[in-house]
Amino acid sequence: MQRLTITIDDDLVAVVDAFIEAKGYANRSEAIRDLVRSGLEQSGNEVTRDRDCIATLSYVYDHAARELPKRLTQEFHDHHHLAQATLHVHISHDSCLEVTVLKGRSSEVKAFADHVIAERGVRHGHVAFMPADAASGPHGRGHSHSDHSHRAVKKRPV
Ligand code: NI
Repeated sequence: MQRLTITIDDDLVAVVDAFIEAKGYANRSEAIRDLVRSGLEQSGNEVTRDRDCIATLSYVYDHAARELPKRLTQEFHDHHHLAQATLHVHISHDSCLEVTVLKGRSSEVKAFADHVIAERGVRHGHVAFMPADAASGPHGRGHSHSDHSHRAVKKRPV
């Protein structure tokens, strides 16, 4: 652990303190560490080394847009080694929301996510990265369920 001295203008400090209050952080250091981690993850680790990661890619698109659903399907098949699973939600008459879990080298995941987000007709595209080591440790591969349960998906009343 290293101690850093940084200078932040008053307005930003006020915003950070409001964030700390709202989230219930014990101190500024813990909050700022989380904000830095989150900023690095959101940037797709561009400034850090290329490494294994897991990311969620979410976006909205118009399913009636000409050729778009077909093009997206083709792109996901072309990158089937990255795309692990996709959730599709029909959010309105015309719009679909998709959330895909991507897994692979961060450079590849980022390039693919950027490509999908840039597709004409794709709106509100967003990719959130987490380092692959988020999947190891106490809750890692082959973890036991004896000490916790995974959140159950609530069934919608019929
Ligand atoms: Ni749909």
